[in-house]
Amino acid sequence: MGLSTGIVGLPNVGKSTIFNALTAAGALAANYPFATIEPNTGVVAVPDPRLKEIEKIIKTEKLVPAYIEIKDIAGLVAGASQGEGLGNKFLGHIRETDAILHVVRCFSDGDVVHVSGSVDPIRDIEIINLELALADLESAERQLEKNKRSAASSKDPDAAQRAELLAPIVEALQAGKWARTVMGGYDANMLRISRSFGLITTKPVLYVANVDEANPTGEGNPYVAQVRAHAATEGSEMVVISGAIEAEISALESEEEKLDFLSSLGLDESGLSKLTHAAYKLLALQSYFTAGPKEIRAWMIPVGAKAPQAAGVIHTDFEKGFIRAEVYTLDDLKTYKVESAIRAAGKLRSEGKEYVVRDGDIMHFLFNV
Ligand SMILES: Nc1nc2c(ncn2[C@@H]2O[C@H](COP(=O)(O)OP(=O)(O)OP(=O)(O)O)[C@@H](O)[C@H]2O)c(=O)[nH]1
Ligand SMILES: [Mg+2]
Repeated sequence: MGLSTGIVGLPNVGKSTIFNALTAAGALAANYPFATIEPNTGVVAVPDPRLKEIEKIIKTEKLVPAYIEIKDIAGLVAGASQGEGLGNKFLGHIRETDAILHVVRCFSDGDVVHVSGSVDPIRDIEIINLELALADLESAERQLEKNKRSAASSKDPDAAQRAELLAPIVEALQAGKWARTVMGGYDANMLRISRSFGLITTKPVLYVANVDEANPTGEGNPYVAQVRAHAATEGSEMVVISGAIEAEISALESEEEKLDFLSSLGLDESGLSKLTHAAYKLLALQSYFTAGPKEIRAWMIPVGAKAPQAAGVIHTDFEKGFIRAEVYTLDDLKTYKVESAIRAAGKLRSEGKEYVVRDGDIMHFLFNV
């Protein structure tokens, strides 16, 4: 399972600066609104120190981390859904993503123009969230009418169910609220259908507070406190990042230099690490590992996934032909050093179809095709 995310926010809040720093993908960053006119897609590795720990014991050719895709689009402005600015054109690029990264300006650099003339994160968040709701409204209304018609003419039970799920969504969007606000008690099937409508406001949100490089932890920054409180009321996640600092970090060569630089600023984690961890939390994800002489690899799966579903992330045949999984933990590996010793000690577990995979499991799958 790949995870894809799309960045939204007002123009000039630092979306491309953060995107560039995170992906080193070379998107254009410049101090004028609408610097980004083409969507840029980058892929970032999910930092996971456990890969290196496994490699210390199991010799391998390469380490393969889990990945998250990030799309950077042009800034949205008030009235975007009515055609103001450029951002609305690019919303199509984020309709298929799993989560929204909403970059909010919490830095006060007077040299960088703010489209509304002042720093005010809650006003900014409300502008963007309303524009996204309005952008979804037209599509949701159209889909509701279409599904109502097919439900009436063909007695199609799927169309009837879709219409039933779309009606409260349309109502929420008409009131300027996110589709997600009516999806609270939904079961997995209702969520799957609601998310298939291609609406942005059904997606979970991770707010990225872009703060002054002078105070990169954001502690005591009132704007950060405002964003945090707002995220909490929505059940959204938030991270504090300084775009300017991330840009400096991404220019450093060695891992050691990066860590030294971070700790000199009182930070214990890079922006990338913070962001990927928050995305995992937001979407209830975890990683398991496969480890052998060719590669040691992290695989992203939902929390609660059973062994066959975890195997299916590697290849659908692994899921279809799943027989059983051999499972051990990183602690077992550290204690016994080699798999044969883990097996001899009875710690290499044989698990079947109902096994619920745990974060950090090291797994081999047995299957037939
Ligand atoms: N001081 C300071 N400036 C920043 C920071 N992040 C971004 N900037 C500056 O803000 C300006 C706009 O940054 P961009 O990353 O291009 O903004 P954007 O959100 O992608 O803007 P659009 O693509 O036009 O919507 C640039 O001059 C950046 O250098 C930061 O953390 N601190
Ligand atoms: Mg940009």
